[in-house]
Amino acid sequence: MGPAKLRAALVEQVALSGLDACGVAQVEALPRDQAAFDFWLARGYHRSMAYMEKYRDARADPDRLLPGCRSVVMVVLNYGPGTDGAAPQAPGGKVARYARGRDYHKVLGKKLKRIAAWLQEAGGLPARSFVDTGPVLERAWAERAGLGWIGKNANLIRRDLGSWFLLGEILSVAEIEPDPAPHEDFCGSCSACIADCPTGAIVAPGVVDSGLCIAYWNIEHRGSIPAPMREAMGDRIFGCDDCQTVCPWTRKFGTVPPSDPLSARRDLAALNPMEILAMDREKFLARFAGTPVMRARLDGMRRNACIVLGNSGNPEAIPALTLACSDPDPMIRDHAAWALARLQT
Ligand code: B12
Repeated sequence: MGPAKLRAALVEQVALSGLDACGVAQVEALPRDQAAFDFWLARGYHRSMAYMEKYRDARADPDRLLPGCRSVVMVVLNYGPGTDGAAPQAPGGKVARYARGRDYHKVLGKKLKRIAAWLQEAGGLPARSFVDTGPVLERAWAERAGLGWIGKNANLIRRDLGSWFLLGEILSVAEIEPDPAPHEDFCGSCSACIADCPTGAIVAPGVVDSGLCIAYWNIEHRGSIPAPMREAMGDRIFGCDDCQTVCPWTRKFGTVPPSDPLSARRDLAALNPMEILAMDREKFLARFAGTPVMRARLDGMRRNACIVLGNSGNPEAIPALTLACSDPDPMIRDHAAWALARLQT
């Protein structure tokens, strides 16, 4: 199959899989993005995410992941709120929107594996898929593939979906007709995300210092959370969506229902922090197995629950926090004591 035919057939496969969009980038050097990535690492903006230091040259050079790679197929999985977007948020610990459904690594990973197998067959050349965890600069490749632009909040933004979508990719040795040019930037003079980030984490347009980003602390970080971040976390128990919810594109267009059942499970929008604090491993697995919340682990979620309770102003949390002050885990004891002190002053 020639590059144009392969592209047409691929677009069809992607649509059949319930994915929302796809674009193709021809493999080429990405000097702006490689430099941005090196700068980000050099400044230590990855904080304790040591895995970001691995395979640093591969992120903008897919040939290191798939020798002979000629095409990067980027796909979009919408997790927009659909029709329940206007529903008021139940009180409790707020969960980032992407994490309220089934784990996208699994949902998207499965679809991409299937499409990659099809592509390998149709193109007669090797193909390999990744979602999130591969050493691939996903936003940079997606912008190059015409799927949207990297906004000032560093997220890839689309004019039809805002930024409520996830990315995944297939690397292919086959030549697939690419999208003609990187997507144009439509942030214009707006910098609402920079101004409204509660912790000033967007230190320059498109540049996030993870050490100031709530999503880093309450998802990725293992161990104690610094006191100023605890206060700033407010009621966010997992992740943070503030830089997306203030974006005019996301506000306006982020209500398109997803094509996929990823968002079918909606019971994770708000979690009861007292219930989380009281959880053991068995209850944690029963509630969160197969969801992105697993990433924070049980101890991380119990730590986050203490913080949310400390910020809640709710005196009903005092008995649970008092009990947690004698928890076997010193990290939980420390966060519970902080929360108690905050509630009692
Ligand atoms: C590490 C990581 C994080 C870290 C660090 C975030 C960061 N901005 O780097 C933490 C834990 C904080 C995080 C948080 C979130 N993440 Co995250 N994360 C990643 C991961 C694994 C790597 C990102 C990375 O390489 N960072 C290094 C920096 C240098 O790269 P970058 O952020 O892509 O930045 C590019 C541009 O900003 C550009 N750039 C840099 N400087 C400049 C300057 C100018 C002027 C311009 C134009 C461009 C530019 O160059 C960079 C390289 O291309 C990717 C998956 C992947 N493999 O790419 C997911 C990913 C970026 N995350 C994702 C999501 C959903 C989130 C959250 C929204 C989750 C949440 N709600 O809590 C937040 C959003 C925070 C934010 N505003 O970035 C999605 C984003 C989807 C989208 N539409 O963009 C991704 C792509 C995962 C996926 N497979 O879908 N994340």
